[in-house]
Amino acid sequence: MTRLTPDLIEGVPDDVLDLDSRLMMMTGKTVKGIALEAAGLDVEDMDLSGFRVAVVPITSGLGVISGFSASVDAIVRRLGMDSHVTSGTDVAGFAEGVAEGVDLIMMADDHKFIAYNTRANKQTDNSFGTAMGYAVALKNAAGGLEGKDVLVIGAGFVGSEAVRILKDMGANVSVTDILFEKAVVLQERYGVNAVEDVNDAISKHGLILNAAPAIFPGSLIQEGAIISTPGVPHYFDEEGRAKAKAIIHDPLEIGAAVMAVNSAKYSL
Ligand code: 2YC
Repeated sequence: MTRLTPDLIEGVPDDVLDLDSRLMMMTGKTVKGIALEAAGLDVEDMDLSGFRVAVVPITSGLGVISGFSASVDAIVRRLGMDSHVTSGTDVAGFAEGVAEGVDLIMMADDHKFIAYNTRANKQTDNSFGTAMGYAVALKNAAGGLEGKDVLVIGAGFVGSEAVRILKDMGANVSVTDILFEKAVVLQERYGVNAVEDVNDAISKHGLILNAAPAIFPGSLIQEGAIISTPGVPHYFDEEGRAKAKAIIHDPLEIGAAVMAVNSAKYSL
């Protein structure tokens, strides 16, 4: 799992409309709209102000990421939920949230980022949130995926979930990974198409979900391609940006919003 850095997320808390306006242009939906669809809630909007959320900073492993808790808190507030960062960290922070009687507790260590629903005793993690959110964004940007060829780059936590989700959406999924055998595992599990030559695959697909820390040259990108790309680090050269019809990316928002809404759904 790629660890975020403070510079990658520094703009998240203050981003009032930029991401939503970009997403609206590319997908016709805001972050919240994508999160509602990703959580399987067939509504245009929903009042989530009844949900109280505690975001708990976690100091284990490589420690807290400056701005991470504040960013998650801001993202959840933009969904309309009543969120705050606990004053305590780790167990103390978790205990604070429980004592306050919050509905959701959100926290991340170096291995997992979860939204825990205290009412339903259920959780949603960031791998699902990111995979589902970026698949829904791609589907909206592409006007549906039924029967369409989609390439997933990366067979890690997010890429594997994305393969399953895109297959369920009716797409003809191809998957590639720098470790080809990881793509073969998904081919066998989900009946998708493992491809070894990533450059060839990119040049042959107009719909791509890039779930890898992969940076690829614009020369490979099809004119009019739609690229849904949660992968970090994120970079597309001038040619890639000119040729693609849409490049959907954010460092944290869509994944965190989907996991919060999907977890909240358990106690709707
Ligand atoms: O500040 C904190 O509480 C840290 N313990 C947070 C560590 C998050 C590590 N994970 C990541 O940087 C990214 C997240 C977007 C989820 C997956 N990888």
